[in-house]
Amino acid sequence: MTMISKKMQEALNMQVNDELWSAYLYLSMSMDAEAKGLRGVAHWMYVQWQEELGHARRLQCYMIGQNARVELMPITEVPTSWNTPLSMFKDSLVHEKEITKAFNNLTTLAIDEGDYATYNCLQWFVDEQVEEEATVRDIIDQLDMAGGDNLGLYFIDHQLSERKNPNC
Ligand code: OFO
Repeated sequence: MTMISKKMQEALNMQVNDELWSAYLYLSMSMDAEAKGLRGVAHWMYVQWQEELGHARRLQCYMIGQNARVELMPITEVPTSWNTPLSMFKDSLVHEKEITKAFNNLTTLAIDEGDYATYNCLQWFVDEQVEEEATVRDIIDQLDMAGGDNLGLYFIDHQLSERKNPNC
């Protein structure tokens, strides 16, 4: 028997699937950047793909630990092309804000249900969202500053190529 409510189980399960969708979105961004010769952007997005898989895994592990059932659902299609790196990162910020909202809603549910174990698990994600939004916002600011300048873009791309991969 699961230690969390059915409602919470369903909500967390939805979030697992949303994290997998996030992963797929970033992988698509990485592939598009590769196709356009933006190796640094492609690398950054590839690392983000792995981070998102890690988020999905973290939630799965929590659910399994609570004896809750994880059910994988179909991953719907993602966009495949962006006009500029700026539009790509702007889309990323819009998406991350949606994810932040989702974690806030999950946290509200945990509080309403007096489910403090899930509440504690969710706090890691709430903090992570603050960091993710701030990082993407910084990159958007830099790209904005560079405007259409190719040299500026070259430097930003190089900088993004230095993002550390947490898994290797
Ligand atoms: Fe991008 O933080 Fe998970 O979805």
